[in-house]
Amino acid sequence: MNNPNLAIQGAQPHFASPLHVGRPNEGDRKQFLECVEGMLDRRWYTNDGPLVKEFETRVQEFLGVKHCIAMCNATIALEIAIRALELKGEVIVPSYTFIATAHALQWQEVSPVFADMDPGTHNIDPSCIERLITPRTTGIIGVHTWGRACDAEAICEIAEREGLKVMFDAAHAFGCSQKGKMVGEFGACEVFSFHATKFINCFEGGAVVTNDDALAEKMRLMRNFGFGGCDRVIYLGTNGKMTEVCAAMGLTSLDAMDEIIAVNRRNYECYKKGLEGLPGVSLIDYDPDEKNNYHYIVVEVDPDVCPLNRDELVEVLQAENVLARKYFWPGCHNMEPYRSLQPNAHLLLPETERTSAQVMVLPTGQEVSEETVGIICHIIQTALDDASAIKIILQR
Ligand code: T4K
Repeated sequence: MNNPNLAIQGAQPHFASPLHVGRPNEGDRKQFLECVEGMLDRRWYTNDGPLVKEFETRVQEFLGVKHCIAMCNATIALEIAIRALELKGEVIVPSYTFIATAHALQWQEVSPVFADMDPGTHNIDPSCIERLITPRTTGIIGVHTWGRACDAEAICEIAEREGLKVMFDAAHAFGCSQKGKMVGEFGACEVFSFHATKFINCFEGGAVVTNDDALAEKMRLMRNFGFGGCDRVIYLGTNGKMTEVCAAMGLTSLDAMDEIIAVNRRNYECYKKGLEGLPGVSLIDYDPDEKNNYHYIVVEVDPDVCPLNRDELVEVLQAENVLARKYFWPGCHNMEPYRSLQPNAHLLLPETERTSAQVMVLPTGQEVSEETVGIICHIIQTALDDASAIKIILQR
């Protein structure tokens, strides 16, 4: 081949080192290290330390909620919230989510019942929920995928009518709003993730927020083995505590929030411009009238229109060291143990099956410059222009 343009055709990759999706953002490193110095001086490293308390207060104030219970990660936070709400039997969740949403239920022997997604929003389709309700159903967990809030109003209405409890997995949605209301205020409680790859980053971390005093009290006990005072265990609990060093990172991250949003938004606009007009390639929208963290660059590749399908484009990008991801393919229902436990679940999940095969997530965040976004868009454009030759290479 003469003068190959792309690595998949034998050219040098456009990027010498890997560009990850989920590269952590960093706040002021000096401020973080000072915070850690203070922690070391105090010799108070975990168990409801001053930095965790400050982090919780900052989250409460920012969201306008009564309680924030910081935890070691969002998966444990989900498990604790599920247990505190006494969800049992079956709980309806979207299949199109990170596996932790489903596992947090199954881990406690509650069966996740998978609802289909709305392809327009990538969130649970409320019209699919009702037909999944059985006498064993006790609740619904909505997920605010990519930070775009799911239809909390419709979900809560169904739950009220059917006598079910509702909570939300808001792992992606810190700093986002719906109809002007901050995510964090919906349902009985909401769970955020502060994992290293998330918008607000505590290395590992999570939190449940709620306006319910009794629920908050219960979750605080559960987070710390059920201790109600020194040598006094008054409840069943686990170890869900956030450490001080994680809270220090979280505080630094909260301080850098506006800066991170600005970078994410700039990259989002840049991708939008760079991908505009490419056949069958569309970037998901963030509603400009809402608060958004613009943390995910999510692209749908329509195989009926685009000359390359999602999997082919991902291969092209990965050869260039752009490690695009296929989140959340193939849907929780196609992963174990659900695939074996519920082999017919796919019959009710046509949109999840279709859309999850079309989505790819591209790198963004502080480590990604406008120039880098331009090059990634150029790679995609070049691949589409040369699609027939690339298809032959990929079929070999
Ligand atoms: N609910 C939802 C809807 C979620 O999306 C998640 C987590 C949860 C609940 C549970 O939250 P946590 O219990 O984690 O708090 C990642 C994250 O591990 C996971 O937190 C996240 N969702 C999910 C969407 O993505 P992986 O397996 O793709 O992540 P990982 O660790 O391989 O990181 C992705 C890439 O990021 C790496 O290839 C490289 C880069 N990276 C990652 C880390 C950790 C770095 O450059 N530096 C790092 O320190 O799941």
